[in-house]
Amino acid sequence: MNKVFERSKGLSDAHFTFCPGCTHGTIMRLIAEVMDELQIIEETIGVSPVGCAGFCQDFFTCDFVGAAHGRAQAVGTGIKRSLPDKMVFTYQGDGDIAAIGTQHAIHCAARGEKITSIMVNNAIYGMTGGQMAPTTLEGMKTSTSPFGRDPIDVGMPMDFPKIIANIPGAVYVASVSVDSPKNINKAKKAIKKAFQVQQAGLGFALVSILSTCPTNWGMSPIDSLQWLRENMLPVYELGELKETEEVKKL
Ligand SMILES: Cc1ncc(C[n+]2csc(CCOP(=O)(O)OP(=O)(O)O)c2C)c(N)n1
Ligand code: SF4
Repeated sequence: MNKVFERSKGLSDAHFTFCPGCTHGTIMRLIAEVMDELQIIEETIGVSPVGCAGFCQDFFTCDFVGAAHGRAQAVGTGIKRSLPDKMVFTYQGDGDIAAIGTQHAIHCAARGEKITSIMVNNAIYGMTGGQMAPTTLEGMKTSTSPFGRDPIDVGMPMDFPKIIANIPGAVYVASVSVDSPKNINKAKKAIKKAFQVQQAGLGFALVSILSTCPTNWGMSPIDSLQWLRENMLPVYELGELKETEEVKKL
């Protein structure tokens, strides 16, 4: 019998500890497969954040450094500048990169740091009990917005990849989702390109990925995927939001 699927060499033997239906695991598998396909596992250093996303350091076979909440890109900058031959990526939740880490994200892009950042947008602070994040949708109920996010009080949801796409040092910015097999394939292509941008030394690359948090959304895994499709896709435009001419040639 032909083997059509196997565990990526980029993943360790540890079992995912995420809640059932959480798509953090899907995204980590894609990154592991990309590292394997590009044959860069040995030369890659990941930077982990705080939050459920921070568990990533247990699941990959590449090296990892842990950063304080929101500081992954500052740590990634230091590693890449001192070890320019290494591949460096950050794996961050939306709370990490687009709330407490906003200044690092913006200045990392502005400086055109030659690292790759993966943003996992589940529209909520996952680990700490489902508080409202900058990415929380209008009207969405969270533990700190029990009547739904009110834009008059706290503003509209922040489409972070679009902000980063406007910064000259960012050469590749993609917004993808992992709610369906088709979108998972597109997400993998974007992650691969973001790593290839770094291999070619072209500048900063960001892939934002729409993800589920069934536990804090209070839904079953299946309903969470449907909720993402119906509510997040209309707000967060998918696609390659920015690709410079040099990136297009890759
Ligand atoms: C300086 C600091 N402030 C706050 C916290 C508490 N904290 C831990 S995880 C987290 C939210 C993480 O949310 P997100 O980045 O969206 O990741 P997710 O858990 O959804 O993967 C917060 C606020 C912390 N650990 N350190
Ligand atoms: S709390 Fe949410 S983000 Fe964290 S593991 Fe569970 S489902 Fe995933």
